[in-house]
Amino acid sequence: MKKDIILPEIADNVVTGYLASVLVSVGDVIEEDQSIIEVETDKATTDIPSSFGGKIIDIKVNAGDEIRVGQVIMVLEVEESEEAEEKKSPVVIPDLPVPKESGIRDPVEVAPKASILVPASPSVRRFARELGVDINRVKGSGKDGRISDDDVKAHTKAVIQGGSTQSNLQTAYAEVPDFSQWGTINNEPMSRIRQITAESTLNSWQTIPQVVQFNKADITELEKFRQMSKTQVDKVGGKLTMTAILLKVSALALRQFPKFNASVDMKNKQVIYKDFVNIGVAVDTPQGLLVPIVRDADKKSLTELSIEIGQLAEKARNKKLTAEEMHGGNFTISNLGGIGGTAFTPIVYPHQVAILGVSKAIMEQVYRDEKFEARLLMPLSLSYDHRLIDGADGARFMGWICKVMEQPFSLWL
Ligand code: CAO
Repeated sequence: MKKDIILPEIADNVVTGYLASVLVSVGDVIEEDQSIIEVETDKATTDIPSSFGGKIIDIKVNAGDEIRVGQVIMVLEVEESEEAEEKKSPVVIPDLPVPKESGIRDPVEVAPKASILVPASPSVRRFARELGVDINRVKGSGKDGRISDDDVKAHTKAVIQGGSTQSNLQTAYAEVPDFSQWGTINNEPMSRIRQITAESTLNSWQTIPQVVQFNKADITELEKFRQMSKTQVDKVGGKLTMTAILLKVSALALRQFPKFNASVDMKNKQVIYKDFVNIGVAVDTPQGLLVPIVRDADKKSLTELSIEIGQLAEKARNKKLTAEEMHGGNFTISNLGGIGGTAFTPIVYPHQVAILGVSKAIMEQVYRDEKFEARLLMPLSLSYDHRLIDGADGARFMGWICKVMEQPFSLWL
């Protein structure tokens, strides 16, 4: 059966937006919540998820169009089971007033308002998910308890407040001075990505007691191996970089040290161990920091990982990542080595317990076998959550990683 996807509420009091890009094509089979278009408003850029799954049979909008809340943007062929599922969990329809213009349908006419789900638009739900906030716990301040981005932020603030000192909070959300008294200023709203990064790093900084362990891995032999094997990986469309190698080594380390692959659940006083190894890779993009997730990294070969990271980084830079591709990481790698710097202290992501920071490898004098030798050393910094991981665990984990980097052929064993 055919079903229309209408543009849901984008943000509070925003009725129109500019269609930045269409993320899917006719013929694609998409899942519920998969991002389908990216919309820019004067407030932010955000991608819009589909409210149900199915096969796309028509796309009614083009990049560059001005589009309106309630407008039909795509038509999907939906299977019977999808419809049944939808009846069980009706889509929450925004209640913004929609001007009655040609081609635009009032969404309330499309489906009845849900009574069992908390009232929030898909973009607000996504925002909450990205911050790791359970939307069911957020108190909506809108009509009929409707939840907005600001409600999610207020909830996040309150959660942070519970676990931090009042002075921290006052500093984080304090009024800023009027800088125009000292010169010309230009106020720009934060992009969606900036807001998420700001809230999530603040959340992490105030709730996770972090320790950083530093090491230097001797990658002299590993770099020879990389140079030798590069062409082989190039031939199948990948790029054998240090990030791919670090991903492989970290995935093996997470299997060896399951605590680093776990999450802390303070509410229920438990540690959640995971039997899957999903690793986020920080990617620097013109829009800001994005962290796509490589799933089941422990089960993939170095070549497969080289191809996948290249593809994910490319998608990140071209704003093509789906929400799905950015969720569910257990551990993160942040490699600034291609850019520079001698060391840095990365921040652990919420719901993870460790992140590996990588700086630029350089030649250094090392005393070995009773003489100084020039060796290639890669600075590593492991930030970890001391609630779960003790200093000795951190030192062992890093020691293991460095040993494998120093003896690359042990990867085969
Ligand atoms: N030391 C020395 N050389 C390194 C290195 C390191 N730590 N890391 C990468 N290099 C090398 C690569 O091997 C590659 O060398 P060749 O051209 O000889 O093959 C070169 O530097 C360029 O690498 P790259 O950047 O193209 O690829 P990459 O896999 O190393 O990195 C990615 C990919 C996505 C991690 C990177 O592009 C990126 O975005 N880094 C920034 C991450 C970031 O912003 N972190 C901060 C997050 S917290 O604020």
